Amino acid sequence: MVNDILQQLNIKPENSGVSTGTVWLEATGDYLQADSPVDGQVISKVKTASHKDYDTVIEKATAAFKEWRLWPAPRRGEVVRQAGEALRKNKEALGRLVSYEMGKSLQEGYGEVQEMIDICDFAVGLSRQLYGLTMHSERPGHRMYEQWHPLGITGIISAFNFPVAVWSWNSMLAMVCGNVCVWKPSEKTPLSAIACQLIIQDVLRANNVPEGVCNLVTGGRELGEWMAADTRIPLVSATGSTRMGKAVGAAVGTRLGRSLLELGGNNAIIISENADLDMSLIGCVFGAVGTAGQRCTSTRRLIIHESVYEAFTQKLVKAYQQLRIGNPLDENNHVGPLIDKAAVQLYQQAITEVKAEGGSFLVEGGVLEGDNYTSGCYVKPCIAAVENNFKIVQHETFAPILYVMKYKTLEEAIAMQNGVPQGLSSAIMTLNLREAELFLSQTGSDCGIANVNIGTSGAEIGGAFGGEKETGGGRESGSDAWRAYMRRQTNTINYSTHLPLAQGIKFDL
Ligand code: UN1
Repeated sequence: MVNDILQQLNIKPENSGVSTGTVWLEATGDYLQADSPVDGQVISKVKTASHKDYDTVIEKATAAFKEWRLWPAPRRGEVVRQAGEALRKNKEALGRLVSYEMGKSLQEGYGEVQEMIDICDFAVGLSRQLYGLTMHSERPGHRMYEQWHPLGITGIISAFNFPVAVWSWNSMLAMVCGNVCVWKPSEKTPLSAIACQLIIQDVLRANNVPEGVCNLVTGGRELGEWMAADTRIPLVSATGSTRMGKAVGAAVGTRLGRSLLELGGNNAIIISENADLDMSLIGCVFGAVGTAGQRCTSTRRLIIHESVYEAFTQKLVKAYQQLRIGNPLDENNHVGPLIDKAAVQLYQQAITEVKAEGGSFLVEGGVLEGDNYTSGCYVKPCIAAVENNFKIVQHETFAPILYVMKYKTLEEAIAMQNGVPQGLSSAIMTLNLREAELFLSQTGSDCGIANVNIGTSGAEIGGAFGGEKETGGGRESGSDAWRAYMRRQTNTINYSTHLPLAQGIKFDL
C-alpha cells in the first residue's frame, strides 16, 4: 500500500532533495535516509544539498525574484489557486504519506493537507487585498499613503510534526506577496516535502513561473545555519524548538534581518467548576494525545478547580483506558508512534524526572513492545499529578504526557497558566461569562491563542497563528500575518506649486 502512494506521488527509491520549483538539481550533499516510525522501514533515500547546491539555489531564487515581483499579485494568486487544486487532487495520497512518514493518524494527515488547501484559498483572496492605508497630510496639496512591497527571498525552516502545512502557510502567503521561497524541511520528513514539490511543479511549469520561485533544499542543522546567516535572505521563518529558534533568531538578528519564529508551547486548559465536563473531555484528550502529543499546540497541562478535580480526572483516566495505540494508518487507532527513538528517550526521561520531583501518575506511561510496535516508537499516553513549578513541567516535552494540577481561585489558575516560559495556546472550559471574559482580558491569558470551550490544539488557518515569550512572537497563517512577508513604504506626494515643510518649519532661500 505504501508503494502505491509512493508511485502515485512519483517518489523514487532515490530522490534529489534539491529543486528550484520547476527543475530538480542533481544534489551533491550526503544521503539522508527517510524512514517511518510506523514500522521502522526505510522508505527511500534523499540526496541533500551541499553548500554549492545551496548557493546555486539562492542565486536562482535571487534572479527569479526580479521577475516574480513584477507579476501582478492576482496573477500570482492564480498560480496559488491552481496549487490548491493540485493539492485537492492529491489530498488522499499526500495525507497518507504524511501519516506514514511522520506517524500522525490518517485523519490528522488528511487534516494537515486540508490546512494546505485552505491556506491556498485564503492566499488567493489575499492576492487582491494587500491593503495599505491612506493618511491625511498636514500640508495642503499633499497626499500620503502606504504600500506593501515584497521582501525578496523568504527562508522557511519547518519541523517534522507538521511536515507540509507549515510550509504552505508560509510559502503561499509569501508567494502572493511577491516573494520567492527557499524551504528547508525537517530532515526527519524529507519525502513529504519532496511530494509537495512534485505536486506543485506542474502548476509552476504550466504557468511559466520562473525557475527559482519555489525552492526546496534538504539537509540538516548546518543548512539551517547557512540560511540564518545569509544576508541574501531578508526573512527567515522558522518553526521548531525554542533552542533552535534562539539560535536562528540570534543569527538573523546579528545581521538585522527579519525572523518569524514559531517555537515551543506549554499549553494549558483551565477546567473551571463551571465547565461542561463531558464536553471538555474531548478537547483535553484530543489536545493531549492527538499527534502523540507532538503539536506545538498540544495540551500539556490541565489546571482543574479543586471541586471538580476528582470527577474530571476520573473521566480522563477512563477515556485514556479506551485509547487505541498503534499503526496510525489504521483508522481504528487514536494514537500513533513518536517520531523516532530519540523522542522515545526524551519521553522516558521526562517520566523519570516527574517521579524524581515528586509527581504521581494517574495513568502510567511506558514504551510498547510486540509485533505491532516493532519500530520501538510507540508509547503510552500518560497523566501525572504535579506542581506547576516542577522543572520538568516548565519544559516542553514533545510527547503525550499530560500534567494535572488543582486550583482554588481563577486568579490563581490564570497565574499558573501564565507561569511558564512559553506562551502559545491556552483555553478555559467554563459556562460562566465572567470567568471567560476575565480569561480573555489583558489580565488573563498571556498567550497568542486563548480559547473558550475548545481545546488548545487545532487552530483554524484564518486566524494569526503564533505566541508570546519563548514561543517567539511570530504570527503565521491568517488575519494580517501576510504583513510579515512584506516591507511597508510610506509615500508622500506633493501636487501643489509650493514645497511646504512638515511641522510648519520655515526655510526660505
Ligand atoms: C504546530 O504544531 O507546529 O493548531 C502547528 C494546530 C495546527 C497547527 C499546529 N493547526 O494544532
